[in-house]
Amino acid sequence: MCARCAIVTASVVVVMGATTVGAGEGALLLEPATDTVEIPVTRGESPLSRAATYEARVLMSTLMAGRGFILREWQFVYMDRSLSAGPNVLVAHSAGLSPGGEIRYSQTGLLQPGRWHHLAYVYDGSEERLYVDGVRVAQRSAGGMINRRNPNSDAPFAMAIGAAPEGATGRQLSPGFRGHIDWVRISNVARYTDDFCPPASISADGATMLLYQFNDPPTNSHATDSSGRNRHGLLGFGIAPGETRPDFVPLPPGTFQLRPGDANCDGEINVADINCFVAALAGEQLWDDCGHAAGCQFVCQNDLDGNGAVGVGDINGFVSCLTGACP
Ligand SMILES: [Ca+2]
Ligand SMILES: [Ca+2]
Ligand SMILES: [Ca+2]
Repeated sequence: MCARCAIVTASVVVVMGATTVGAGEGALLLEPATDTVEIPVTRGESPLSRAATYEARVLMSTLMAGRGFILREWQFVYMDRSLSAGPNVLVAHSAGLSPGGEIRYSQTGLLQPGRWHHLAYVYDGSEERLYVDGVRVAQRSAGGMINRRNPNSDAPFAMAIGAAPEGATGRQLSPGFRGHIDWVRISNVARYTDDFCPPASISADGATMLLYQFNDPPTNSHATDSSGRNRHGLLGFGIAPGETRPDFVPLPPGTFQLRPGDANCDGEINVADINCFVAALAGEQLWDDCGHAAGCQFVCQNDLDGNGAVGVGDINGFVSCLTGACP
């Protein structure tokens, strides 16, 4: 055993008993780009005005080009809030804010096929931010209220996952995201500030406006809303012609995901992670130099006890991971 391994092993005092939070059992497969889930809205106004988080865990198709909508709530001339992404871009929009317009982050190879990505947009009342895999990639000052739906208007209205209606009649269809969505959540609070380790699975709380886990049986014609607000989505139905029906499928195996304990970011947790984990204990700079694969992040790979920082409190959890029992 290497010297560093001995240091880690010698530091074990208690094996932590936290339960594993794993990925969901199923996903929504959006393919082709006309696949859509219509979200019914029964109330005239939406409670997302002062703060919001739009987020999803996605696995992009190799067929994805440009960008496609993951979620969109829209009313002609009144409201437009959305999260969309493609191989090289993440875009979000909350109409009504100042300065307003889309917030966008572009980078070649931002999303990779075969790899789960967590995408998030946050508005906290004074700033808009974009995150990819828990890393803040864009931010700008913003203020004001996100526009609400106008319940007294006849203007077409739609809320959708995937392909999204738009235009004066609502009968134009903007392309949807192509690939798998493990889950999507809309919240009326700003959930993220600093970099974070994206959750593989999530549950609803009081700030959850919509939560689709997409673990529904393949025969379901609707997506079950776990938020408690009963906004179950209808597959393949909307106001624009040409919409098609997505499918519920098992989570595809063998796909890479960020995991605490995988300190060298190769997709597995084993003794090969020890050197990078020990480096991480000495700080992010040393971890950066440990030879880990690209596309992962310091806190997520090394914060085993989930306190948002990397330190000696993570050692027990890491050692547990090596014995096949990650916290
Ligand atoms: Ca799922
Ligand atoms: Ca590893
Ligand atoms: Ca920690």
